[in-house]
Amino acid sequence: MSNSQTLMIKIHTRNLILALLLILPLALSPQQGISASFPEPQTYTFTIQQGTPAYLQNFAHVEQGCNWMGVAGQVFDKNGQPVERMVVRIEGFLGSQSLDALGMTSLATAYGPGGFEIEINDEPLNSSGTLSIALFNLEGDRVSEYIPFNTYADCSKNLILINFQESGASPTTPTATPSPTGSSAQGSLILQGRPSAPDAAWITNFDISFITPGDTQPTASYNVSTDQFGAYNLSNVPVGTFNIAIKTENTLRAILPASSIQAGQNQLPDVELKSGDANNDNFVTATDFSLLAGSFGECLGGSTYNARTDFNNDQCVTAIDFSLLSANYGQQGD
Ligand SMILES: [Ca+2]
Ligand SMILES: [Ca+2]
Repeated sequence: MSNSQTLMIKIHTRNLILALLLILPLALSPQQGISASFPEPQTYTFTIQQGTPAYLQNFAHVEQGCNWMGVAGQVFDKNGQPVERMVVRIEGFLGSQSLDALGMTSLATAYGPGGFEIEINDEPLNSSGTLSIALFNLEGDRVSEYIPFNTYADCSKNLILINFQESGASPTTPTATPSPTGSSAQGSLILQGRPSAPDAAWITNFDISFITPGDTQPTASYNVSTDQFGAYNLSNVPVGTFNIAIKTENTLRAILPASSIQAGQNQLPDVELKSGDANNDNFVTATDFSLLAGSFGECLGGSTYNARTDFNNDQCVTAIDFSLLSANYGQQGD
């Protein structure tokens, strides 16, 4: 970063004109001033997704290696769909420098179809709650709180993954209900049709529920994201014995039966999720095939592109997705 500037505005965008329209009102106003010309929302409609911030090694700019530090992620609506054209703002201090930087969702698809990225420094630095992140819509209304986060002078933690989630539970995205147990659970998903990890195609939003055997309602549910290796990490998981149900919005559900969760860290077995459930009903049927057919040959941005039929998450609906669906055709999830 340039030392001569105290106000840093970095925009990573292919759509400079649109971003410039946004910079002016945002950059000219101090934090409290942004919404001064708009009614202050009583409640914010977006929050940070459970499981984030997650600290990863920069994988999107491999050539820059440790000469980079940035914040990236996606914004999901209440149905778990990525939301395009939202503005993400990071404000505060990194070391002695003030920082004010913007990003926009869907312009950094290395992190998924609703991806954003904001580079905040050219090397990893420690900071403790002096930077905050918030989400805005295109009208300039702030739709989340300013949420403080930490950064670390660690080359293996120079990518700070932060996802936003729209409030309001739906049947497919249970609200996280963690209890402060201090226990954690780690594991990896095996996702079909992906290239060798690490790759952004492994970054996938999924639901994971801890269900006490005999109960119908989960003790705890989370909607979280895997990293570029397909790995996930849950904090404050309940202690006990649970059937652990795992599902993405376009795979069949898999259950780890009678899994014992102890106090402290728990390593869960790898779970393979079978692709092809485009309508998220836990069956792979002709309905899923017709959804795929309606989107076939389309890529992200195409008028009929349907991310739920992009089973291998390469942002195009191709013969690979068809072969994944056909291999699991007729199957039901756990
Ligand atoms: Ca289905
Ligand atoms: Ca695909």
